[in-house]
Amino acid sequence: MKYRNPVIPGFYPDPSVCRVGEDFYLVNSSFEFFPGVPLYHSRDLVNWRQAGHVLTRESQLPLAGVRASGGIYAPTIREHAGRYYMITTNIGGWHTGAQNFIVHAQDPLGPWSEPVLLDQEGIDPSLFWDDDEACYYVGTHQGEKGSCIGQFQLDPDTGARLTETRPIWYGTGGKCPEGPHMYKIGGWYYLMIAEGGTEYGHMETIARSRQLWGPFESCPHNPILTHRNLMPGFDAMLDPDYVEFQGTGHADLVEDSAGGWWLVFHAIRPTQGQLHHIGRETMLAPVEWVDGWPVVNGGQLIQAVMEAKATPGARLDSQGFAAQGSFSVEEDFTQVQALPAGWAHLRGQKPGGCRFEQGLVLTAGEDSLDSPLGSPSFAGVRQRQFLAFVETELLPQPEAQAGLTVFHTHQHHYDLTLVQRDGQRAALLRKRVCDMVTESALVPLPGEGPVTLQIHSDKQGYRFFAKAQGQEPVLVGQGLSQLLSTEVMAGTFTGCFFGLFCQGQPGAQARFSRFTCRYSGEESGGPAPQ
Ligand code: 6LW
Repeated sequence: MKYRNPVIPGFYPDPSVCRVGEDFYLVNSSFEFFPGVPLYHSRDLVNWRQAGHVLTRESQLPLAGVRASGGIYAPTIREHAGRYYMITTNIGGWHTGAQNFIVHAQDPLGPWSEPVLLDQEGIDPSLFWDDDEACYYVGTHQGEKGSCIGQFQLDPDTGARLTETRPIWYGTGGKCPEGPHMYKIGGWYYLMIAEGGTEYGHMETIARSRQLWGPFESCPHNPILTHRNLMPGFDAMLDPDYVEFQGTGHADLVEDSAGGWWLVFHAIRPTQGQLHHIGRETMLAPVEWVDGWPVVNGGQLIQAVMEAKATPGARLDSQGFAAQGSFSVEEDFTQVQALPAGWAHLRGQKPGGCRFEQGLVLTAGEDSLDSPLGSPSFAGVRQRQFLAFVETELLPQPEAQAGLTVFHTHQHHYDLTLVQRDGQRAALLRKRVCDMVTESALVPLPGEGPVTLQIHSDKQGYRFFAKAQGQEPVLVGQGLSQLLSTEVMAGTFTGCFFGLFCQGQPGAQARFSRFTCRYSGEESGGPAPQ
């Protein structure tokens, strides 16, 4: 089977996966965005569809006051004895440093329980059940010799701690040993972790022991996955051996129903040198076991087109490519009463901030897209690919400043905004990068009817167009993608969104009738049925 990486493109980092029968469920980190923890479903590991979110209520996911790239860190999903468990950390959400918690459900599509809070510091928690049904927590920990992976036994339904936390592995010497998962395979306990930091030195390493508490013996060919020695910054035009992925790591292992093994992990696609702006994306690679150790993709680098033994559910075309769904979005807001899976708000929505009434009605509140800890009136989808065409149609009230944004953080966003100046309606592009703000010239938009706004994007950047009814689109301005990159912001864990927003005078409204986001280069040309 051939398939394309990333299997879930855009800001979908820290993947964790479990299989129950023929169904795979995968979760990702979501940070300051609400709802939290996107939940994906697949029957073949390559064709993924977002089924919803795990954390859908404020009681599960308090995000008020959470800074950008705080909130929900790396989750783990597991099934045990017919019950699904998702364990994760909310950084800052309970105004404690980092709160680890578990939610559980009989059906992964929900509803999920209220959070069961744990008294354990650290991030990247994972759960493991031993053969005797005892359940263990592994996560990052501070041991006597520094950062390590710690483990304790707990009751996953009540959160009760049953043992002290003990360090079990310090890793191979890379910084930030994190993202651990424990597995029991062929009589061995395997502890797989990420090291090197989530940036360009990222890697995945593994160790094994005959005993749950160790001592753990490091795999002789660690790291089992890394692109840390690749030279970023050259592209396919210049370098025939170009590999577009960097920062590979933070992995989870899963076995398909035919006994094939797979690794899900994340990677980034830098566009210019060491700059990436659409986040860490979910990837897939085949795994073989050699002498009791996993070998990822035959020890080769991870490519955009992969070749592996087909998963049981995969449907192949005549060239051997597995069907993979399109991530394009086409919404007619006049026909729905709620935002479909895939849409997100910033730290939730103020009551009435986002409702449906002959379209999506966004109401301005006190917060704007510039508010560092705010919940502006905002709804967006993650940017999945570089080549995109985005379009919306809206009718704002005169007191509103509403439009279409490319949003990464409150300090990094480009906003195509409809404004009223001297009684005239006009569009302008407002760009915020760190503490610099620029505004384009006003483009007048005659008439009173709805306005169409567009973004055309490629690797290098975004061009913004506005169009009054019956007119041709007019270029309002443009912005470089590199200034919206994670690295320009001195590190985020998130990626760019295409979003709708309404700010200005509190109470002012804008009605959006539709939203389109089409990606070129998606070979399958439409959602692949599962
Ligand atoms: C996550 C850590 C990491 O908790 O980045 O890449 C952190 N790995 O494991 C935030 O996603």
